[in-house]
Amino acid sequence: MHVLAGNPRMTNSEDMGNFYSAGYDPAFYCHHSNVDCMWKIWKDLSPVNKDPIQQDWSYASYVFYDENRRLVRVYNRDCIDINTMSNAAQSVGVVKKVEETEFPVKLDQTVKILVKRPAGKRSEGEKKKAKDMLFLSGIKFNSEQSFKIVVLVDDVDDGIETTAASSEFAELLEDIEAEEDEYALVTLVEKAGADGATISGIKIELVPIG
Ligand SMILES: [Cu+2]
Repeated sequence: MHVLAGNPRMTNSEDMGNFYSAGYDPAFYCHHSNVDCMWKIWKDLSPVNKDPIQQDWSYASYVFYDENRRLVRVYNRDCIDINTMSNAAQSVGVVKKVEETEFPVKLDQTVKILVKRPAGKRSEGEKKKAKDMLFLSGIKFNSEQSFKIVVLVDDVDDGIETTAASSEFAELLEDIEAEEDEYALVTLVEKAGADGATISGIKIELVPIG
């Protein structure tokens, strides 16, 4: 973004293309507000997505002039505190664990829920005997119109890169290498007829293959 927005005809690609001058371009503030916003969205997606905590990173610092021309020191840790970053405070929704979720849940907008998985890594033999199945219970919808939702399951450790949709949940989890994850991130996306539709429960259980 900095290289793109910097001016190649300037000696040092000012304004955006150089560290000392990037802040002179108003685009800098739009761009970095968006970076902060994406960071918050990424953290809200999964509890495994966290701010870095290493001391050498947290206490690395930079000096800038503030609006009163005073030299101020800013630490990396200041830049991840959402309370000091009002431009990133826009609410983007929080992903809750299933045990923290209040049911019934409305389906008229995209719902993300972390669902606990019953078992970790299992041998090939064990997998042949039982597989993970995703259960949605107490689905209520208007029977006078067609109703359709899409179910997406994410590998929590890998974030949202590996999204796939399938009704064969066990195969799906294998495909995305999510087998050892404690939680699966389940996303329900309304496609049609979900006005007023709700579910009263969601769970993953090991089901014996008969
Ligand atoms: Cu930048």
